[in-house]
Amino acid sequence: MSEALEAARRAAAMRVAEYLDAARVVGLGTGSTVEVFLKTVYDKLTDKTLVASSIDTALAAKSLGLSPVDPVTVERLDIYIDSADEVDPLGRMIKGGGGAMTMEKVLASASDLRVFIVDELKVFPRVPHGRPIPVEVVPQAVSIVKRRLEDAGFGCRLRVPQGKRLPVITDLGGAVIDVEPPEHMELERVAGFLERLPGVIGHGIFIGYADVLVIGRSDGRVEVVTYRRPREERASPGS
Ligand code: DER
Repeated sequence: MSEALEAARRAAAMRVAEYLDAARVVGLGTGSTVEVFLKTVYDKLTDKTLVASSIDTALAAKSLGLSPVDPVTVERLDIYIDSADEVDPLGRMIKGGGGAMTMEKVLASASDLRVFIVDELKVFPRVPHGRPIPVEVVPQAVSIVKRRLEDAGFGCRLRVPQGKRLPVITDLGGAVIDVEPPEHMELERVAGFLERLPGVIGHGIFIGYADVLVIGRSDGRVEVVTYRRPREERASPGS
């Protein structure tokens, strides 16, 4: 990661610190941006209940002296912080480069406020933009699911560690197929198709999950785009 990019992520993470004051239970996504966030706002996290979306994030938090709880002990969250691989101006995101998209979506869906931190290189006029969409699949079903996707016009690549045949296995025990949808298929239709396919555990299309998008720019500016207001503001009269 270039120094300017790292600085952009840090500046964006600092801005997100404002949202933490009222939060007690904080969900954490997965990836290098979340790690920057953890380091940058560490002081604000020490008295929170932290819930990690992956073993990777739990270990990153632990290495800083934080102790995330097991997600199974949590029913709802005040805030969820994550990043994305690609995002468009409508806040639609492609996630799952790190293979943790299923738990990320679960935690995001149970949070009152979802804040996503991205650097400007992740913002595109529309998504997907060149990257495949990760689909988590029951390992025993990979051949059947891959065939059904290919029959429907999807390009498919099973995610495999270099030089191996055994697929990458996620924290949840799934394999990942990175897919390229048929060219003119709307993203909502792609998501619906994947959700109806037996054997699919989850996928990396996130539509309607970003309440706030914080964009760090390499010139030092931070742009905040709000898609949905925090619960207290939504609930107050006249809002
Ligand atoms: O895999 C994921 O969903 C990650 O959150 C990804 O979207 C962001 O990873 P990065 O911060 O390492 O770019």
